[in-house]
Amino acid sequence: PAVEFGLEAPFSIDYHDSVGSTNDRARELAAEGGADVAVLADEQTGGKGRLEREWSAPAGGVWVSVVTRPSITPAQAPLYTLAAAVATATTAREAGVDARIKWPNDVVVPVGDDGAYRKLAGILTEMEGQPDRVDWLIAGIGVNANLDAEELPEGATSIRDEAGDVDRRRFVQRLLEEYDRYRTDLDTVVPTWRELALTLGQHVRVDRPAGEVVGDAIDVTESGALVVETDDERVTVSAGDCEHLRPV
Ligand code: BT5
Repeated sequence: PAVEFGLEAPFSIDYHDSVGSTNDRARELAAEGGADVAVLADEQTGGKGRLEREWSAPAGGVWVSVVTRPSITPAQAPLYTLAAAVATATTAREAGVDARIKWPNDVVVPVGDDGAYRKLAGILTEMEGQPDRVDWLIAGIGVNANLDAEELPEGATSIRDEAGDVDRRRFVQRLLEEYDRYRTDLDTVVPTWRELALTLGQHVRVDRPAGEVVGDAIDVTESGALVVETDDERVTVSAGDCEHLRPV
């Protein structure tokens, strides 16, 4: 394998040179009762984004999905998306990248001062459970690490392009340590998220199934929803309802 795994991670590692989607492999492990395991692949041949979108995941990136069984209700699950985003941005910043968070699930690098950005990483959270209890939760994290942005979709950037290659083993170790830290100390997620947010203070347009919302992104709630102040009201948008968010 291109990455070696004697990782001292807070999760056990299920490594694959190539896999369809680490999230799908993680679902299999979760269905078998797995917990506290991170599925890691050098390459994904069918990487998944949100809402059935595709995620490009050639060899050289960091593609990882962490299975946990948190004692939470489904309503708290979006906090884990924010936790993964904070962990990813923090780890990328350690690697010398000016990583910021675009609500709800993107880690981006700003280009200039007008709100433009390139996407460095994305998070796909999946879960299963009952209305009052989560059975398992998967935080899928994809980071364009040692890749040329040219081989990625338009609008993407990579750690290589921003700051040079990283030791992926070390990067994954730090990423998993940070995710473990935030998921066990959930109260620190939103305050840290606010510090790293690119979205807060921006005038944004959010597309939702219920229609678009245009206004100022002023805050995130304790459960990770975005508060948008329009001309005449405050609208709280949950991550699950957000199809697209863009600065306008
Ligand atoms: C996401 O979706 O940003 C979530 C991506 C999660 C990927 C990880 S990798 C490990 C785990 N296993 C999986 O199968 N998935 C997770 P979304 O917000 O829907 O963004 C998807 C859009 O980003 C696409 O429609 C493209 O426009 C763009 N895109 C695709 N691949 C990209 C890449 N490598 N870098 C930047 N942008 C990309």
